[in-house]
Amino acid sequence: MTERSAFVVVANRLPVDEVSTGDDREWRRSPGGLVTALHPVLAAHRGTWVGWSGGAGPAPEPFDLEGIHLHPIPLSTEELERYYEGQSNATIWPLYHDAVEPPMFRRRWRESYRQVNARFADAAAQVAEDGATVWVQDYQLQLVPAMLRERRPDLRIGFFLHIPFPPIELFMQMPQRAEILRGLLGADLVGFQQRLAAQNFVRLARHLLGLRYEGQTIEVDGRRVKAGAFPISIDVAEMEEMSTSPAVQARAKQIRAELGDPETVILGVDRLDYTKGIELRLKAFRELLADGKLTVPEAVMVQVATPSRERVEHYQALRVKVEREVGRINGEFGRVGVPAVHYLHQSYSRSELAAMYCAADVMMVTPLRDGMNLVAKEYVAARADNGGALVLSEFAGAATELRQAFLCNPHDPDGVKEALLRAVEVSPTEARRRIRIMQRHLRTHDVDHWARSFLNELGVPDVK
Ligand code: ADQ
Repeated sequence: MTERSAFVVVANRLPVDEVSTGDDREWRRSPGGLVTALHPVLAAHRGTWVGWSGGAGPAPEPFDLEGIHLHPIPLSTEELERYYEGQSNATIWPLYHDAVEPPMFRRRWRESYRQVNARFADAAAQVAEDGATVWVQDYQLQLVPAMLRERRPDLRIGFFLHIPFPPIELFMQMPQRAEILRGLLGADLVGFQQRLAAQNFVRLARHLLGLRYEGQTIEVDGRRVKAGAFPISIDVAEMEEMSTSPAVQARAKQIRAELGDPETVILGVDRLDYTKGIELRLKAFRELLADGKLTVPEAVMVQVATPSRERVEHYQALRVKVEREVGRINGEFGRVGVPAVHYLHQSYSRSELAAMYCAADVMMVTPLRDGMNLVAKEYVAARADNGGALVLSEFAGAATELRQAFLCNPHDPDGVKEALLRAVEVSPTEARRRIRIMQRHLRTHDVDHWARSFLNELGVPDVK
């Protein structure tokens, strides 16, 4: 018999990674803010997490890990191609990010998205006890709230979108537009990273379905659906603790030494994604070197570009472009044994990332569009020494909160260069002032605060 829960999280991925130990399947909780934030709520409510466990083919049986009940959903190779790489990552992802790459529309992808969303809704309906709360996460599952409401009208349903929600004129390109909107409207509360996104959503409901709204509340079939902004954050205490540990501090020193103890280390850490503005950042660095405003080896750049969605066309093309630009900069400005850009197409442990943050004088976060951007928040939290400077795109959700960063418009190359140069040249006193204000904000706005605000608004009782 299936175990039933009072609190259910539904997300594309389960918060676990498989560790291979010969023939046995073993699981480890994956690092990440979302699971850390939701863990206490899940544990207190005998919670269940519904999601894909990675890999194609049959899913493992439901199992428990560290106090959470995990309910794996299977995805076939074809579904991975159509629902995940296709509709989620080649249609919705680019469309919701200002169409910085042209979205691709395919009937087969939409059909698969529908089928997989129905599978997630079935599973959630099965594991939720009477009157339970279900919290659905992100753009891969936008049809789930309505599908779930149809199956289980007794549930309290929340939805949170981690990426931007586009303005009406962009959303209207979507062939499946009314279906997606109705899908989201199945929730009682629809959360976004930004107020502007919530506004786009309520206006769209009126424009596309003729629904009435007052403030942020939409009336649908006699129900009230609330929209709101809940900017996500990180586990600030964990990052502070990790970055001040002797091991991470020693590693940060070692990284600087390995880089040749330059005066200025400029760092970028992103998934290799075309929304992140990696190319424009490299170009700004190259032009400052060409202008003689920066010189190697006094200034070096480290760009970590985490492998991501490697089977999607746009991502393959991006990798070629980024690697060509790195090669060009090193060809023109490097010397034997002294590259200008250290490019790392790899994943790292949390502590190695923290050491990189501590080692960097300037952190560049320059997305063309980003729901939030947690790297910016991690960097600020990691700088317990009050050193370092953050260059931040105005088009990252984080820019609404981190106002003391060196803000720039990523579409304006001169603006990016200017912000980078100001960050390189800022006095230690001014840098300290800026970082401290941002740290103070983050301490009261961590990921726990995010989860609590959302669940309180949804009306979940006894969330601490
Ligand atoms: P992402 O687009 O994945 O998230 P981001 O918010 O920056 O982007 O989070 C990336 C995370 O991955 C960070 O925690 C970072 O430390 C980690 N990471 C990056 N490179 C790594 C590497 N090489 N090794 C190990 N870890 C690495 C989406 C939205 C964002 C939104 C988040 C959360 O696109 O806008 O902030 O969800 O809602």
